[in-house]
Amino acid sequence: MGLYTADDHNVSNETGEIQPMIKLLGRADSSNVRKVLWGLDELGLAYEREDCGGPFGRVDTPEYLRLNPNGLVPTLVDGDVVVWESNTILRYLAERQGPSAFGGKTAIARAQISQWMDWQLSSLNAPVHSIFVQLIKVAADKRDQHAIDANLETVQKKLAILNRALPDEGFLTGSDVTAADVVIGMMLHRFFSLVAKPAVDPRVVQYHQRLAARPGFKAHIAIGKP
Ligand SMILES: N[C@@H](CCC(=O)N[C@@H](CS)C(=O)NCC(=O)O)C(=O)O
Repeated sequence: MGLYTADDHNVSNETGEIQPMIKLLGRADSSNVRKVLWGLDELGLAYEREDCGGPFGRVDTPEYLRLNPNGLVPTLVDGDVVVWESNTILRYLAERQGPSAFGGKTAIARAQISQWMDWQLSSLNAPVHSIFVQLIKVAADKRDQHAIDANLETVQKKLAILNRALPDEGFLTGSDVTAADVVIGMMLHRFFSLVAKPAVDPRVVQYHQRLAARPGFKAHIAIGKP
């Protein structure tokens, strides 16, 4: 089966306009695909997903590499628009139909959401990913306990920064769930799935629980995998 083309599966929106169906390329158990799937749910956007990456392969084909030169998932195809990098996909989706609370309705709101999204990628992702690789991908007798301990300490320091920014109620930047909550929520799910009883402030745990109550989290993040 070929990858998507611009005129696949057109659908009518509420105004009767014809819009191309959003296509998400990527396996449903990839953390970066799951962030986008949860975001699509929060935005109430219809989409189709096609398995690519991991055991499904296809990401190293010329056809896929034309869409995403990194050969990674996710890739979003929206008519003639192709976007890769999960956080950028979320920003695009949030603005696709005009400014949204999910992506920020003002320049200040967008900057606050964006800074935490960049923080997820630049500060939180690497140490969480390293713990994930050690505990899930590396055989027990080959694990680097020093790396696990060092990254655990780093994550705890990062989560202390998050803790200081969290309000008592609601979400990271206010009363609405935003793309920042989605990308950080995926990281919290992964971390709490991998590390039993980490030394983390209860406010971070409660924030994680508020995120875990979202239908999109239940559908795409809490899938029985870290
Ligand atoms: N920064 C990229 C990272 C993408 C990435 O590393 N994706 C992983 C899955 S989470 C991947 O494609 N791995 C190879 C594969 O699944 O075949 C993003 O956020 O989209």
